[in-house]
Amino acid sequence: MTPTPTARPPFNRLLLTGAAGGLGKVLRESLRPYANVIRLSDIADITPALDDREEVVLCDLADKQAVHQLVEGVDAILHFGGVSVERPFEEILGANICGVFHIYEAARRHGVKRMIFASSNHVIGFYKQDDVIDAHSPRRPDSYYGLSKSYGEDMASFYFDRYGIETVSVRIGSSFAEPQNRRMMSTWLSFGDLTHLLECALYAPNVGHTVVYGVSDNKNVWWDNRFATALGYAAKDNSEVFREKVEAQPMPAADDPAMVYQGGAFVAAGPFGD
Ligand code: NAI
Ligand code: 15L
Repeated sequence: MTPTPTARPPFNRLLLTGAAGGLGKVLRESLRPYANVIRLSDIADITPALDDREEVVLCDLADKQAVHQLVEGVDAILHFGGVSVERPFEEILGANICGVFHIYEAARRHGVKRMIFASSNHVIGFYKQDDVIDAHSPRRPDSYYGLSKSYGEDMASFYFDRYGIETVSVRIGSSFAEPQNRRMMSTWLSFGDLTHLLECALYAPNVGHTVVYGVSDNKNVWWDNRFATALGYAAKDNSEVFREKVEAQPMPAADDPAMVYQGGAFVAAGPFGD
């Protein structure tokens, strides 16, 4: 994806966690217009810095001291690192539960004032696909993973109320190059719309703790996304262009969780360790 030029004054230094991941690789490129320097971090190997506008720092989010050092000197944080699918609770604990505490605590100690938290639709995954909800609807996490994102949103709320650190929590739907199945026709978020939404989230004034959905302008959406609109978000892409390709896939049974629940198959993962 070629970065879109911006008229916004760039941040001096942005931190992107999860930089080796699927979205991290996309954002590494697309966020370049918004910062003089991007600090890229992950527990996994990252391609070396391309130029003096990138810094690469390997860091385990479960390591409090390492996260403290990671955050020094940054102006805003895009927190995308962590376990991104359903796993046994013990695997989620370090990266997602301790990790989100470590990143907020480091932000407080270093005076960082703006966070973007990569939350997930799995915070509300137990709603049915014929429910229409907004970002203030009661949460219905569908997994330990969804619970960890729900906890991250609460952490964001607490750090705003207690310390004035502002966060936009983005409940990302399904952000891939293309929707991969029928459910993602509703939840798909294009990389271009993701970048635009993050730009809005970085620059909008007085966001406090705002929760929005990360979803493109799809035909059948389940989420009233007016809080994203209030930040200036106007999605440009629409999953309809992929409909024929997606509908060429075999139709799942009507009672398949992928056809019933907003969180799809995540609602049926586990139990683990029996
Ligand atoms: P991903 O799994 O490709 O990337 C996550 C990155 O976090 C990986 O590179 C991984 O090495 C890193 N990570 C895991 N444990 C870590 C630890 N202990 N310390 C430091 N780094 C660690 O996931 P993806 O798709 O790029 O998603 C990025 C973020 O957005 C995740 O937080 C995910 O939960 C969230 N999200 C993504 C969605 C999507 O559709 N891609 C949907 C909803 C939320
Ligand atoms: C997520 O939260 C995951 O990180 C991603 O891999 C997808 O499973 C996405 O949700 C989704 O619900 O499609």
